[in-house]
Amino acid sequence: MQESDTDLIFSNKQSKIKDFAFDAHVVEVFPDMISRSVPGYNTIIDTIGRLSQRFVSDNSQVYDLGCSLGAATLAMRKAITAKNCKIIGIDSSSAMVERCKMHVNAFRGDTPVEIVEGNILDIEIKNASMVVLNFTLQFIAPEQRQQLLTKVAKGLKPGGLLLLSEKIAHGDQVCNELLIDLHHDFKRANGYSELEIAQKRTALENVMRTDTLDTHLSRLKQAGLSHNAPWFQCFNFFSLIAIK
Ligand code: GEK
Repeated sequence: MQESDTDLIFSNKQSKIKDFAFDAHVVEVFPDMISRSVPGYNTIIDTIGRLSQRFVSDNSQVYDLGCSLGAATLAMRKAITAKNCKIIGIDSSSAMVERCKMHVNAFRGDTPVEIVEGNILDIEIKNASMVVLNFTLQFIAPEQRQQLLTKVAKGLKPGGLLLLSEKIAHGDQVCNELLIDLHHDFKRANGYSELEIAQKRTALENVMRTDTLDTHLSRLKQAGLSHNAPWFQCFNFFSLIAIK
């Protein structure tokens, strides 16, 4: 990997730490940042591909909400065998969307892909056989999360799948602290310094608010997605499937 692709964003001491933003600097290093920070990220992306092969049906739409650089979109486009489908990737960061379009265009695929700059709270979801929220819901204001999940559930076809991945808070304080510590060990093992870990934590404090697994499960139930199960967890990161 070239030096310029490596996430060094929090490597120097910053006198005032600004809130984390998905800007051009983050876009430059995003693949390195997410794979060194999120345990199981590559496993989750591979599984999203595999699930799309099972769940995406003919004549339907697939949504990648908060698509960043399109990792999930590309995994799905590679795996989908259904006919006459379309993948719609949405992200609110213009820097992400610009780079995502380049990534998507660099690969060939049978399923058409549209990458849109927009707020996932404002877009319409319809005729969906699969919706992906891979580490995006945590950046939505907590009071708007239910409304978004209810919209997703309404837009899913019967038998359609929501894949939801999130960083979680554990309700038990002792276990919560241990899981956070284990995650920080994972980051240390991937070359992040104490300073980088501490500064990133501060930068995320106001923009990424985590829920407990129970809160996620009760939101899904309220949205009408009662067939749900966590399929992956590593430390305080999990991914779950919900079927309409
Ligand atoms: C992946 N899913 O690689 N509307 C649209 N996009 C948003 C909004 C919003 N309201 N809020 C945040 N985002 C990706 C990884 S990253 C997770 C998702 C992370 C976007 C934001 O711009 C960013 O690109 C993404 O959600 C979250 O599978 O970096 O931890």
